[in-house]
Amino acid sequence: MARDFAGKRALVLGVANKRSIAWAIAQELAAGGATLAFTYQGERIEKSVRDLAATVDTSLVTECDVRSDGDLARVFGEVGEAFGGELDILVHSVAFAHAEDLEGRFTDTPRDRFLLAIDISAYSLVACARAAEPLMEKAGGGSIVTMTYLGGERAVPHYNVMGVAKATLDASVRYLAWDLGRKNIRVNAVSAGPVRTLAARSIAGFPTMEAIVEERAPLHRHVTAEDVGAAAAYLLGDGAVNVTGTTLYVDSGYHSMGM
Ligand code: NAD
Ligand code: 0WE
Repeated sequence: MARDFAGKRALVLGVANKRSIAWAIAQELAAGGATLAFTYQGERIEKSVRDLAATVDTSLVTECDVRSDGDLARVFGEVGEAFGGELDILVHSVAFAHAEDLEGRFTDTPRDRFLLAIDISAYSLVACARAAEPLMEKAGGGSIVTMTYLGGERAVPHYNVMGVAKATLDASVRYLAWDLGRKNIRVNAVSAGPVRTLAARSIAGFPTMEAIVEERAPLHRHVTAEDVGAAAAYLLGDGAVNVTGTTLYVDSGYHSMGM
C-alpha cells in the first residue's frame, strides 16, 4: 500500500508556510498515519507553522536555527522525549543564501557568505543525521530525505553559491548513506524542478524558469510541491527499503535533456 506511515514518528525541518515543500511532505506523512514533530526558524514564522501543525497529528513544534549546535541538541532532546527515544523519519528541507548572492556573478561571492550558504544548506543535514542516528538506531532503522536542485550538478545562471551548497549536500547524502546504512538508516535526496514557494517566489526570473521547464522538459509542465511530496513519501516509506544514497528527480524530466 502506498503511503502507509501508521505508527511512524517523523521530524520535519523547513516548513515556513503552506507552500513549503516540507509542508507538502508532512501532509503525505500525516495522511499515511504518521505522528509529526516540526521545527521552525524564528518567531516570524512560528504562528504559521503552529497553525499548520495543528491540522495534523503533531507531538512537538519547536524553534530551530540549524546554524546553532545548541538549538540542534535541544531539538533532538525534545524529539527523543516526545517519541519515547525513537525516530523513524527525518525530513530536511532547509536552504539559505544571501539574496544578493543569487544574482550577479558567482565569482564575487565573499568567503563569509559562501560558508553561510554551505553551513545552513548542507552541513545542517550532517548535523541532523548525526543527532538522529541514536534515535533511529533504537527504532531499528530510519529514513532521511533532503531537498536538492540540478544547480548543484550543472551551472544554472544565478543559482551561484546555492549550487555549490547543493553539490556539498548531494555528496553528503552519499557519505551519510554509507555510514548509516549499517544501522538500517537510508539517506536520499529529491531533486525538484522550480516550485513556486516562499524561497522561490522572491527570485527574479522565476516565472521565466517555469516557462523554460514547460518548453523543454519531456513532460512540458512545471512541478508542484504536491508532486515533490509524493516522491519524498516514496523514499521515506518501506517501499524504498533498499534505496539509499541516491537522488530522485521530480522535474518533469528536465535533467535528462541536453538542449
Ligand atoms: P521555503 O522557504 O518554504 O523553505 C525553506 C526553509 O528553510 C524555510 O522554512 C526556512 O525557515 C528554512 N531555513 C532557512 N534558514 C534556516 C536556518 N538557519 N535554520 C533553520 N531553517 C532555516 O522554500 P522551499 O522551496 O520549500 O525550500 C525547501 C527546500 O527545497 C530547500 O532546500 C530548497 O533548496 C529546496 N528546493 C526548492 C526548489 C524550489 O524551486 N522551490 C527546487 C529544488 C529544491
Ligand atoms: O534552492 C532554491 C532556492 C533556495 C533559496 C532561496 C532564497 C530566496 C530568499 C536560498 N536562499 C534564499 N535567500 C533569500 O534571501 N531553489 C532551487 C529555487 C531556485 O532559486 C534560484 C533558482 C531556483 C530554481 C535562484 C536563482 C536561479 C534559479
